[in-house]
Amino acid sequence: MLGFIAVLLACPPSVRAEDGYKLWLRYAPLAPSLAATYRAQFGAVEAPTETATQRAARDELLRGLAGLIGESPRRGEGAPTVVLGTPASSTLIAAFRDELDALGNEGYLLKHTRVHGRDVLLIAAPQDVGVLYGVFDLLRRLQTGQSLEALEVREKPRIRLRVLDHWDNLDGHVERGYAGRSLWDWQTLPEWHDPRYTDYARANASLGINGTVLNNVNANARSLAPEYLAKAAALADVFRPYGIRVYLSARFSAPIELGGLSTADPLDPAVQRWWQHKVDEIYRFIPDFGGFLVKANSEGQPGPQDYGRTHADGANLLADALAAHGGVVMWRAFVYAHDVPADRASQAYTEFVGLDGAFRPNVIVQVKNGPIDFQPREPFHPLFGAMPRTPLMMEFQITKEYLGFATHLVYLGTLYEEVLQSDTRARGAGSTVARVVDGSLEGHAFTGMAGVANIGNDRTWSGSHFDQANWYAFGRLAWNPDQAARDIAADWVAMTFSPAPEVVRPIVEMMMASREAAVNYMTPLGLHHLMARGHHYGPGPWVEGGPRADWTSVYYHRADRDGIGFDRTASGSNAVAQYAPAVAARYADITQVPESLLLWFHHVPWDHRMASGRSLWDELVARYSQGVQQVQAMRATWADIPTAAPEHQRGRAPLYGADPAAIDPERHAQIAASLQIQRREAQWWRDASIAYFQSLSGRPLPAGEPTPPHPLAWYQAQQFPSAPGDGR
Ligand code: BDP
Repeated sequence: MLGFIAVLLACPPSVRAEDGYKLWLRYAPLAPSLAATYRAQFGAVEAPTETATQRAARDELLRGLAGLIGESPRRGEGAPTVVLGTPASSTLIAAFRDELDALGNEGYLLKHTRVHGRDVLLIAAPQDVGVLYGVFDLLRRLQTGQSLEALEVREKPRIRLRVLDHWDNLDGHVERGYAGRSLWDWQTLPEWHDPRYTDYARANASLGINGTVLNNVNANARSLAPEYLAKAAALADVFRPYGIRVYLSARFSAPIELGGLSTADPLDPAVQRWWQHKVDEIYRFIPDFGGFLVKANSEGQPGPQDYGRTHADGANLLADALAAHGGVVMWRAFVYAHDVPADRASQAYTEFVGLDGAFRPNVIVQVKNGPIDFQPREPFHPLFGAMPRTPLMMEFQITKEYLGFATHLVYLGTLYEEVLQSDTRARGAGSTVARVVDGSLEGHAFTGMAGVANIGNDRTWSGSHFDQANWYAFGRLAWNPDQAARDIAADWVAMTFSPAPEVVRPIVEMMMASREAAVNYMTPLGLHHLMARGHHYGPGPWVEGGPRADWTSVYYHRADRDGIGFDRTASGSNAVAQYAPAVAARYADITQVPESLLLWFHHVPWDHRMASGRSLWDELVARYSQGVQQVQAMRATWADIPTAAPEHQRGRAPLYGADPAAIDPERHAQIAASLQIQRREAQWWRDASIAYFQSLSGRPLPAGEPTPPHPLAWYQAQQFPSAPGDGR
């Protein structure tokens, strides 16, 4: 005990205050009693250091142990030896080869056992990268205060491609980014390897994320030019030891823009040759290049349909060029065309469903979680379950384009979970989206999950402390899509703030309720796409006109004197028919559809009776107010979380770990300020939305509901030309 305290006091004062940079890998000192328990369980560390991955694994373990439990002088006395390695690197581990074989290329085994009379703690895997993942898993157990007694853990990822999509432009602007500028400093690459690239890789590896698409889906062809390939190769070199492959978004018209061809027609032999040469060149720069992500024929991007070809023709063109190198194509199904009059929610399905089975084996179709566009709530995308012969990967948005940007505390774990656990009924009950995405429903081995990154060069990485949780939750669910959002949140809080139950419990409750709060104050009861035009900052339910109807709010809510909502049943667009019959029947029936999706599928009179007994109008107003109250409750919860005394009051470096129930004042204050912003903006959303919808419904506010403080015209006049993250 004394030794432990001495170690703590000897720690050099931290050069920086807690600013969130360390993410969930803070490795802050654990409470003394817990640290003492763990110290008795860690003896000497035996680890190979031949490869960069092996060194990364060993270094991470030592760094984690030093931070969490301190450099114990007792280490090695009677405690189990920690043995890291693969059958190739360790004869001791080679004896476990049979057990390891079942774990695939990325799995690992953690096991406390006896070998030849020695007490050992194994971090073993078929490949080096599995050992690294195993180290992170073990450290997570320490960070969250779990028992290591009788430890025996076998893990392997359920999904093959676990990828972050960066919507980063070459000029450093991040489309829909709220965390500063791009992390990639193209100007100083390839020579300068910012240490931050390594920390990015560590954070991803700690979750099992194994791929990164460096550039925006609205791609610039120049990303494929040799000078940028050299820069991407430098990043790939940094990421490789952490099991992360680099991918690039490919602009379909690159043969014209870079190659000087007159066409990008996928069936033109010159175009095919151009792509083959380009791909061969990429592999000379990046021998383990992952492949391409493509947005084609959507929102003005070029694509195969420009030449009368199909999405399959386009995807297969690139797939053929990549196949010999082992590369893949992630072809996006986020496709809709302005000249198609059909309900936008139905267009991707219509476009793709007939192409089922027409794609090469190294193509995976990347489908957004819902049929419109990353809204606070959408039903699951009808393509999940509708293309049994085609691998489909999930695309979630981690950056909160439609959820209040980085300042709103909205934990997306619950959104992801809701989608993944939705039952497509494609093969009867239990055909969850998770089972489509992990390939088990249709027997696909090629599987994937992508998250549109919320990462930039802000010190917090994600633009706010709580947005780190969304990166974290995405990564954990990409590893295992059936994990519970609540458990993931609990791990994140323990690792990011403190494992003390008095900290974990209230913060997890707050996170779990936070997404529903945002749905309530923005788009309750199945409403969607009501954000301001273009930048999507703040309410804009009145948005109409402009270049295309399906970029307006009125297109989606269809409110008038009589009612509100988009009729997607047979009497309307009939988009509901794209779901399996059991799902379609439920959604199409106004008495069965969940109220959370009511106005997504139905146009409903204002005096429709809701489950609460209220009229729809009264319920809508109540939901808006409830959202504001929920944010107010979050503020109260946060205010009750104790903070540690600031550094200057103690006259020495803060030892937050010594007082595990307290949060450092730096992050506490910043989060309190974010919640204040969120409270103000939730109120704005409520007031503006109610003012607008009341102008249509003509109904009085229910008793006790305050009148919006400004007339509708005031809300409509607000302009935010400098809102961050716009698309361009
Ligand atoms: C929309 C974004 C836009 C993206 C598009 C996409 O507003 O910036 O380019 O999604 O996913 O939600 O392609």
